[in-house]
Amino acid sequence: MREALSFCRICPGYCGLVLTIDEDERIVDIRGDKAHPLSDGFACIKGLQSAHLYHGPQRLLHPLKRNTDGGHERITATQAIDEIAERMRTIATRHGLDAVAFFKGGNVYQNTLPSIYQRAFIEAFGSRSLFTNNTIDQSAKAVSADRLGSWHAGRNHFAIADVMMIVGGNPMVSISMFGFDAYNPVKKLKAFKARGGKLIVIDPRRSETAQFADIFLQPRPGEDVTIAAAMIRTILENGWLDGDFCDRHVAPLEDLRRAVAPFTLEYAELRADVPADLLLAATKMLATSKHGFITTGTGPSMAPRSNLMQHLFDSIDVLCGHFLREGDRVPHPGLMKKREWRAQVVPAGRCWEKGPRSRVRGLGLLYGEKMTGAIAQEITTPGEGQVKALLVDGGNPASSVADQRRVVEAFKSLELLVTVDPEMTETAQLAHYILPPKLQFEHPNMVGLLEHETSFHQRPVQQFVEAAIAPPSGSDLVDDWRVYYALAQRLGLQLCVDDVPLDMVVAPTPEEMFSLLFRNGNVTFEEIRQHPRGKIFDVQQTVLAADPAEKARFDIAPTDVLLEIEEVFSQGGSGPQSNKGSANLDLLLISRRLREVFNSAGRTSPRIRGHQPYNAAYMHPELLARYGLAAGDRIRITSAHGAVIAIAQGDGTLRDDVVSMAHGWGGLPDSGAPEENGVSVGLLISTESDFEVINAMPRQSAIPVRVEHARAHSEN
Ligand SMILES: Nc1nc2c(c(=O)[nH]1)N[C@H]1C(S)=C(S)[C@@H](COP(=O)(O)OP(=O)(O)OC[C@H]3O[C@@H](n4cnc5c(=O)[nH]c(N)nc54)[C@H](O)[C@@H]3O)O[C@H]1N2
Ligand SMILES: Nc1nc2c(c(=O)[nH]1)N[C@H]1C(S)=C(S)[C@@H](COP(=O)(O)OP(=O)(O)OC[C@H]3O[C@@H](n4cnc5c(=O)[nH]c(N)nc54)[C@H](O)[C@@H]3O)O[C@H]1N2
Ligand code: SF4
Ligand SMILES: [Mo]
Repeated sequence: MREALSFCRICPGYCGLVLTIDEDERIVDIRGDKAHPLSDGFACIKGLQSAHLYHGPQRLLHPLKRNTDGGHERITATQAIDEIAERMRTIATRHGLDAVAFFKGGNVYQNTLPSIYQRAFIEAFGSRSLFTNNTIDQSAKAVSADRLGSWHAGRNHFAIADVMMIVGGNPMVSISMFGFDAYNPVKKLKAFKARGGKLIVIDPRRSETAQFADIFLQPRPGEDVTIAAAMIRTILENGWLDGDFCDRHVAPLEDLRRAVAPFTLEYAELRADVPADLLLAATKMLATSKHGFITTGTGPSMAPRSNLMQHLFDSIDVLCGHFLREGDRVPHPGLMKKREWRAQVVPAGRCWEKGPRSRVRGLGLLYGEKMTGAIAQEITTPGEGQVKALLVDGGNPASSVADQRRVVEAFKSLELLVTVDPEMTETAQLAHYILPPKLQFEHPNMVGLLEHETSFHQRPVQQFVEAAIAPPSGSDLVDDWRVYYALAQRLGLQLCVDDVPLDMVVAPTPEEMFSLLFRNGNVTFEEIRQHPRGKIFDVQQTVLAADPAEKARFDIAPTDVLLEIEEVFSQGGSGPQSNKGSANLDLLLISRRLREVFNSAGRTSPRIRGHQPYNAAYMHPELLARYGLAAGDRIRITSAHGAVIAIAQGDGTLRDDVVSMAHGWGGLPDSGAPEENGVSVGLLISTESDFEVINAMPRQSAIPVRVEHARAHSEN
């Protein structure tokens, strides 16, 4: 038996762990590392129960290739890479480079090297078809940043905040919230409250996070635009804005003032079902704070009008000047790259209007990415750029992308589908090739390379760990980064990282790659390496004065935003119908996360399943009673797009007009009972009739549905 230090990379919590490993290189115990300076012992069930991912029977230990009768057979990694490269070459020659597409899933962010190599490969290969989970997540943030503009030095953040407003996020469970600290979040939130910090939460569910709230608003889902507009109106009316900041950095406010004029607190009360006096109190608390800020989560980012929602909440931060100012300390100056932070606006660029346009709805690129919400259409719509090959890494789009039937049909029509995944996921079942990778404890790694505002930490932290265990003996696994390197070798491509051409004969070791990445940074890789438990590095940087030549202002009221605010009001109504598809869809299905699994990952562990056997349809007990339902009953959930059979479960923290369900379950369509497989929420969501215009974001929350009892044996 031996012990090894590592850290968990399932989510951005990066909890320090101590692994106990037996003589056969099997993990027999995992515990939180109490001596870890950042997570100090905290770890959740996903990390503590992750030994199963390594040693469970579900783990794929050899690459697989689909045969003619639809089954999969074992091949070697070398042969798989040879064949994939050849097929990519043929498809690109026949249909153009954009016909070869890439999907970067959530797992890649926590695994630093594959994202570096994937980017280098796509650049060298020359395809413009990169899809990521971002455009089915919170890409409203990217749209807002490039339509409103952003602040070069970044927003206020948790470490300095006196007031924090969380809109539709639950960091106590998700551990992932921009502006909040992902290391040991419960302890962090308690410390925040102990030092007098005030928390406002807006969520249709009294979530684990909302239980800490000083002011909790529990609105009708999908009405965040109404709430934000009413808050803006209230701030302007009461003069709670930062006048100096607005004079200097914000375009004229008159159009915005006019647009939000109809959104009185009383109107918001009626429409969003939040008490006017509470909304007023929340607005005052936030707007009159010293260092307040707003952070939005996935809930409102998935509900309809998510781009407008983000624009308006960001606008509140703008009006109140919730940004770091000249002389303020930069929380996470970045260790990998040296750069400056200035007290100035980064002007809106509207990147989606400038680059190439897709033949699918004229969609542009969002910071270089194509829209995952339209990936099925990008595969099935003939013409320039039609996707024929897809290489998926660390994602499970056949489960995670809305409109699952359409996505699955589209994937079946691909000439080449490859996935790098340790398990036989929904996507893997459809794939021509499956390349199982070494898992996190089996390779050296660092904390995700996001820094500064996009980081989930407000301090310059970094940790490097060696591989803690060897891969299973007899396995033929790939290093996920090496997939791109090996493909590049076969295709004769020169990969470059940070403008440095890589040796294409002998691959750099991970350590050499990290040295390269940090070569111009605030610390070197060698320094990081000296602290096996990770370290908060002493890198001090303050925000500099604005560049005198930079005159940009926040574009707070662009025409498309103004028109949409008008549309929201006129479409309006004042009751629940404003958000509904039709009168008989009288409930709203909302998104959520489950503590025990990470999206679709973790479902295959028997221990996890003991805690979370399937993704239940949570409803308030009174709502269950009104429908004559009991916990455990099978229910039929019908939306304008589809229907599923799910299992009802009581949850008193919910409003009594919603159904709350997590995604990532249910297998492929029509593949089993909800008690065994859970349910795919994506079957209820259209990607053709209800989506955001700029980023094709489907309506993944606040989905109008009807619920009925389903007799256990008559329906399946
Ligand atoms: N345990 C666990 N952790 C995870 C994940 C996981 O699956 N499991 N997934 C990871 C991923 S990919 C992400 S992106 C992050 C997401 O992290 P979060 O954004 O914190 O995700 P959730 O915990 O689902 O919180 C979303 C909240 O929004 C609320 N909500 C739903 N609809 C609406 C609405 O219309 N308006 C408002 N105001 N609220 C609404 C829900 O009730 C829920 O409480 O979590 C990450 N961490
Ligand atoms: N209806 C609805 N749909 C949603 C959401 C919602 O709330 N509601 N949430 C959306 C959000 S926020 C997101 S981020 C997406 C998630 O979308 P995806 O990123 O497509 O889905 P995941 O289930 O996170 O896929 C992660 C995959 O990585 C694999 N994996 C685990 N370890 C490794 C490894 O070391 N290497 C590699 N290569 N793979 C590994 C896992 O087995 C799993 O298959 O789903 C979105 N879809
Ligand atoms: S999944 Fe759990 S153990 Fe792993 S990093 Fe996140 S919070 Fe920590
Ligand atoms: Mo996500």
